[in-house]
Amino acid sequence: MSRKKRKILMNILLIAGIFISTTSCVKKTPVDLSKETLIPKPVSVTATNSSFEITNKTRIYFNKGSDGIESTAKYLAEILRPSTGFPVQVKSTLKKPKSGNIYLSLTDNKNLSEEGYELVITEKMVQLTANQPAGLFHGVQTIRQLLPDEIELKTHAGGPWLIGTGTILDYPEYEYRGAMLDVARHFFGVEDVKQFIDQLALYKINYLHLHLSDDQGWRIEIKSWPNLTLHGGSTEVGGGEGGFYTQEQYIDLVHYAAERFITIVPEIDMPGHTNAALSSYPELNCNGKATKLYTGTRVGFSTLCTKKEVTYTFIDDVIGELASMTTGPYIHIGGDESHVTPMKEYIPFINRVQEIVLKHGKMVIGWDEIAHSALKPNTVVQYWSLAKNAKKGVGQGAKVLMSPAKRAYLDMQYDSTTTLGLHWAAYVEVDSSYSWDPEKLVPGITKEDILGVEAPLWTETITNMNDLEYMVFPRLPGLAEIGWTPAADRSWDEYKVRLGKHGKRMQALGINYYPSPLVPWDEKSAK
Ligand code: TNX
Repeated sequence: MSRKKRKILMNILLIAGIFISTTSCVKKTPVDLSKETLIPKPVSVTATNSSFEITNKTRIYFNKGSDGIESTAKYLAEILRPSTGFPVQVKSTLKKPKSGNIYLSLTDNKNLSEEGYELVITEKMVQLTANQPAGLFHGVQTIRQLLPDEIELKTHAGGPWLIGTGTILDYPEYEYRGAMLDVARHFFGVEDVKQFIDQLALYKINYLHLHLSDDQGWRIEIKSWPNLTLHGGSTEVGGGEGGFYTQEQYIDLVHYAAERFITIVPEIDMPGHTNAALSSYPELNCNGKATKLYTGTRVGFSTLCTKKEVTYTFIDDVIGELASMTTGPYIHIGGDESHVTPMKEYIPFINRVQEIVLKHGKMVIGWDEIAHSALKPNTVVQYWSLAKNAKKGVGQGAKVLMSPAKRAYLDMQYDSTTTLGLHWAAYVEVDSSYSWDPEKLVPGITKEDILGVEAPLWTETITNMNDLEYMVFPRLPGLAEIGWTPAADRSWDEYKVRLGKHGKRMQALGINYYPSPLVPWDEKSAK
């Protein structure tokens, strides 16, 4: 071969080599987006069978000038950094960024409701759009769940960090998707509640109802009635030291939740479930004598004195201070199990308390018994026990929040062998907590009558986060799906497989879940 020919051949080989190496570099690993484990299940997924890879160059861009996006972009970056070990810079931009990045922007898309989002994933970009910042936040939860489970670790993990390509269009079925935490029976401090809020966010839950007062404890500082927390907050079920939130701490919690697009609904339970208040202020009792602090678990023995004017001054002060710390639209007034309040006193009491809440600019939620009274416009009835109460509420034009104890109560034992929890309503295994439809539960209560669903955790038997997680997981993800995913797309047989795969993610998150025998846990997620 002549020198010239050899040179040409060498050049051809070199060019071919460059070509092969660049194209093989571009060749992406196929990932089937439609087979990914997502809870709650999205409304629609279209897969295009390739992948986007998060690398050490990937940045998160957000549209400059739109309020409420930057915090969500930073939130995503904070999840991605520890496990990937990448810098994941967050930048604002006026135009679409170049290849390799994640891009969050607001849009005007008629196919999406206020909380919906669209995720378009190509080999070059992850583009998330929504009409409102809340939608972007929910879309970020989907991005998280599309990445390998190890993304949730707080320590460096291997990758590769691939996301399947395609399009997800997603929005919630119900506007209220909530959880409730009873911090009265056993107190949970600010850090615990923040951890709980983080867990709720992953499942696109948007309300956290805090049960702030009960017979055993008063947990929110009220400056005009300081003994409520000084005395009334000093114990809990079993006689522990209890605790309470200062107003500053409570406001911090409200903001922490709001950054995660979760609205806190504060509850002051009345006229029953009030022993902690009755023990703190003698004048709230009809006989003028303070009761003793109570650390047992009986219900239905206490009542505010509904005939005394001071009771309404007290409520006005409490609701006033609470409303001023509440950014959301609702205040919950309890109203359940007032067994020692005669009905002829209970009804005018609830009527008057609704007026007080409205005067302070908030809407009322109450447990289903409040439907005995004359409901104000916009008052919401939370169905937990009696269908006839819920129907009575609907008959008055009220919306219903669905928390049927037999299905939605997170404090019910899974089965007779569960050591935590109660079983007065039922044993609630994971299949039973998932397999129900809010609009079919009570004949006569239709979709239009329903505000949403809420899963309450009462804490008579729950004293720490480990136990809390055991009762909440894995039932809560299923209840979140009931609130988000259309009923026609939900079936236990399909869901249980998804949940089985989700076990590893809960492990990566450090969640102490109940490994139900009804769920086909992936080998690695069986505990
Ligand atoms: C009933 S549910 C209650 C609570 C208890 C719960 C225990 C409701 C409105 N009242 O006071 O903690 O049962 O499961």
